[in-house]
Amino acid sequence: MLRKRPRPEEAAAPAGEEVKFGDVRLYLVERKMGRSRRSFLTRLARSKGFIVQDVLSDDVTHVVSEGSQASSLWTWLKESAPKNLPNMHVLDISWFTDSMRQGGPVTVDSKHIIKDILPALLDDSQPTAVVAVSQYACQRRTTTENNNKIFTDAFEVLAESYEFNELDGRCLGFRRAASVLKSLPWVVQSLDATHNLPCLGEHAKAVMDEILQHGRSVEVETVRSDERYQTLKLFTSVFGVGPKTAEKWFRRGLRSFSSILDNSSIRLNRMQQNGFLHYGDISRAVSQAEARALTSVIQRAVHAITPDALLTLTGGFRRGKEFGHDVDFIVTTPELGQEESLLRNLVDRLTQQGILLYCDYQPSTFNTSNPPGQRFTAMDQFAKCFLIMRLESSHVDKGLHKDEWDSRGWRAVRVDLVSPPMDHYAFALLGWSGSRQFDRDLRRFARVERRMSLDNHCLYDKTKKQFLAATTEQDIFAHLGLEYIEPGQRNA
Ligand code: DCT
Ligand code: MG
Repeated sequence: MLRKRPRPEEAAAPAGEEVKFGDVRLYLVERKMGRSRRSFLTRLARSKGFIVQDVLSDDVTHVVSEGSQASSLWTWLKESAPKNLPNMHVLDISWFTDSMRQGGPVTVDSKHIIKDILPALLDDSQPTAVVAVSQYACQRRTTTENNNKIFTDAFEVLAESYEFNELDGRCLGFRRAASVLKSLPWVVQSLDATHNLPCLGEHAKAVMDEILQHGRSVEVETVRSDERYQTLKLFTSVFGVGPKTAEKWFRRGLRSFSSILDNSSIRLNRMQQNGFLHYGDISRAVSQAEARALTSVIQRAVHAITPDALLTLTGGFRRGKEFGHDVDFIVTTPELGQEESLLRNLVDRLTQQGILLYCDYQPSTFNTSNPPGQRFTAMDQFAKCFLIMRLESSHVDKGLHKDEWDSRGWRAVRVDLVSPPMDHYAFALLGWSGSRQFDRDLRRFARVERRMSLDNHCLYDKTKKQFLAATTEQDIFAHLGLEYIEPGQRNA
């Protein structure tokens, strides 16, 4: 914990009080709160090591108000006119009481923001971002409706290109920036509106500025038309081909699928062979109706093997996405230890039914004594399989997408199945529900804000040196001191 003496001119903490939270400077609004309650709360906060300022200056980081109407509070704040107002947290008393209870400043989340302060903060014309937007995706609500696709598509191109060049920091920077814009319930129409948004660096803002002014970004267009970018994107669109293999083929001068398939010196592994074989089908998006049909097919097979097994649709479809690149499921049984044989039996049954076109089964390497992983990219250790399944068109309620089915009467679909033991089900469900950016930020939030490690298996409290059990996703959010976010709002 930071231990800093207040600067003399502040006189914010009387002599003798130890300052424990030098980065947080409170200002309590007297209106409505009353003078005597304000003095009492000021003494309380200072006794707990907070700096409380008597005047609203530009140093203040957290303005706390009780009982004020949002609009009149905002008018008063603007009249008091601290220059730093856009960067201050303007909070309800609940943030103060939570912080006093915890004995330190709690992370600001939406329940602490004064009700209706949002409209009060907005200009009549173009909304301005408010401090309420968290840098963590797990503290934002992101539906499937993206109001800023024009920017996020551009950011995705740059992120991908950085990924191909192994510039991971820059790649993540653009992914974070895109994720913040996806969470906005409004369209960004001017750069001013992004003033208080987190995770938007100079580079991202320059790209946005160009798009706002000219409808396109020269940098993004240049990347899009770059031969290496196009080729790596094409090659990595094949199931089983990662950036390393794609790069190797590109360096050998290969530019097209036919140049790879005609080259006798290239040995494809089984996954890649099947990736090419079913390329036409599995590069085409899977619809919700197709995901529903597959769920019924797999549900019937699971039920036939183990009637009390639990099958749950996860991934993008659980988040309400209309289309996905695959269909993700978790399958488990109430009896601990049975989940692995359940998955093997399920694979056998689908094979007997003749609907398994490809199967890569990976047995569990999960061991409860392993400390939880720190890295998101580390594959989880539960038994799982990556499949290509045959889906009959007659099983699908085709609705709008009738014309996408050709005369064959079936299509190939990528399916992932993971099978955790029941006591780790909640962690696997949270991880496999995604989105990837939501998961990354949950882990980062746990690590940075809570000194905890979270992965698809468990949650570990490094302060208490103990694992925290959970039977539902809600339990995990509660352990992390986060508001629960529904799957439909995790499309970060
Ligand atoms: N996931 C994970 N560990 C991995 C891979 C994925 O925990 N090694 C999580 C992240 C999201 C979820 O599983 C499903 O992954 P995808 O299918 O890749 O993502 P999606 O959100 O379902 O996207 P899409 O709609 O394209 O399938
Ligand atoms: Mg998926």
